[in-house]
Amino acid sequence: MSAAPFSTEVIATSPYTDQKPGTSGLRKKVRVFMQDNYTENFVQAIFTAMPAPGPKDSVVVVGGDGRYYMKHVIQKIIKIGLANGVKKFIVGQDGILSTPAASNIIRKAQANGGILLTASHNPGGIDNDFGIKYNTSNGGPAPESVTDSIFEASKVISEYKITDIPDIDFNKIGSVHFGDHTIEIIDSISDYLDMVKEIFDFNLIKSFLKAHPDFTLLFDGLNGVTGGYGRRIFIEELGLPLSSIDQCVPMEDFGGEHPDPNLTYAHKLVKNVNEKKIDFGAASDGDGDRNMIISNDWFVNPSDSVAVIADYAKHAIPYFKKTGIRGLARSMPTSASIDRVAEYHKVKVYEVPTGWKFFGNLMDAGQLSICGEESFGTGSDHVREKDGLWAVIAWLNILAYVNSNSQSFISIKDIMETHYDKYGRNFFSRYDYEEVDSNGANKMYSDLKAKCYGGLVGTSFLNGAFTVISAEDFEYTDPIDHSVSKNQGLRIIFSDGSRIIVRLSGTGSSGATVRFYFEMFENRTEKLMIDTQVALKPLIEIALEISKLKEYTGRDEPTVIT
Ligand code: VG1
Ligand code: CO
Repeated sequence: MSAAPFSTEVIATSPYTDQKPGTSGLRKKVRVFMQDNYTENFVQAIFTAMPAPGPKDSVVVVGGDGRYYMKHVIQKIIKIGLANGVKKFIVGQDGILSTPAASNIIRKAQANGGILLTASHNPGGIDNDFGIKYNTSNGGPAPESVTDSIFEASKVISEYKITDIPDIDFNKIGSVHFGDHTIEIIDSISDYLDMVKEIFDFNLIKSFLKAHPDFTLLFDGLNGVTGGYGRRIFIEELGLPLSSIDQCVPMEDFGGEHPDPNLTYAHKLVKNVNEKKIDFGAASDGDGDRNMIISNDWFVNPSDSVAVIADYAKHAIPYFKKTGIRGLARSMPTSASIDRVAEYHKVKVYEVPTGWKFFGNLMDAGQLSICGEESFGTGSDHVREKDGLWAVIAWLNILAYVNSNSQSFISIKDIMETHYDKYGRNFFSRYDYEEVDSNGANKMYSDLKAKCYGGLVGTSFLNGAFTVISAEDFEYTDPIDHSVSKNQGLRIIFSDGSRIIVRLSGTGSSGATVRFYFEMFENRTEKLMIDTQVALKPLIEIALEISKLKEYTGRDEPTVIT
């Protein structure tokens, strides 16, 4: 073996000041990443800050959602990584790995970490977004301690190391060797497929499909990374007709759309489901970690979705039949729907800040099985990321389970109705105000925060119908490592348990995004199936009044309502 398989150059650089990772990695416009050494600096900062024992002799998984600029960045990561001592890179074919698939591979290969190239549901293309996220050896997004070190390293960087190897051909499955360093190109899908087949009852789903030949399913990949995965699962594995998948060819610009599974951006799916009277409609986002479940007569709110999955899991889903439910969790703004399920099943429920990284420690400690976020994120301890297709198959598995003992067809809406009858309903809605002027948004937030601490508690609204019992900026102490995360969103709670939450997004790439979350509990039978916006109207009015959103931002209407 030759002593020097490649030569390493040290390149002088100077720091950028804005490389602070947000809720989920560093997300910026592609053109920001294209600046001189911008990407190189951040990648070097990741290797510099990589938790002990550091990059030397490490195994690192690399892949992304297929967006514009991804392949170029993967070449750089490999060249810089090898120069920093990485022993082996595991890369998805064509650079493709969905976020949950990458998490699975990191765990399975016992890698030291992974670098995920995605800006998730943000649009792609040269004028849109790119993102780089570091995941640790448990397969989950790096905790704040690590992202803080990456940011610190980026602020003082003066040089980076890079090798002179030629570009790697990611198209060919197999291994490329440089001395005792290896680049392994793997099938992007097969490990993930094996995993979901272990978790779910595919036989039950297949018999359900056979018994209900009129049942229609439509999975929309939104031109994102799950296209290939969706095809393998729904068409090749479950034998559904080709008409059951749409927009399942990954595109660098997601067809010019937001690859975001909600009622606004997944408009094509919504239209198809309504027009074709589809029983089960589903979509996932650009990087495959989000999901939406709808039918021609119902939209499953993500906060309810995780509650339903948690309720059925240990009866319907083989994985949880084995492991049981160790605990449940939700992010703070997510509705307390899952809390009621936890109470019923006598398991603990945790409330963590927004962002999947906060679930990881609880899962690693064996205290958490199923969790979710209101932002279309649902998942479990099978990996350390939220998992869009997992949630879709979970619903299909539950549908197959409830129908296995039933004469008449039980639909998604029927499942929800039964759930509300049993547990009551936590009405929930989120209003997003995107690309708002940052100064106005920050001022609105800080003034509302001052109000929260300055006498809002005890104030009544709408003739005494709502009285504030607590108002604070959410702070979280991790039960496992006791790290404290402050400033996680303003949470205003009323005497009837209703909540208003206000946050500024940590994933946007231009201006500010203001998020308002509304929640109200209802258990009167005649009110259970009313329209969400009607149910929440009083709370929405109160929120707009106390925040003075319009005065500060000029915004009247949200850009997206969930
Ligand atoms: C948003 C969601 C949050 C989610 C995050 C990453 O963050 O609110 O729940 O974990 O996106 O999801 P923010 O800070 O913009 O509210 V993904 O699919 O973009 O990785
Ligand atoms: Co995503």
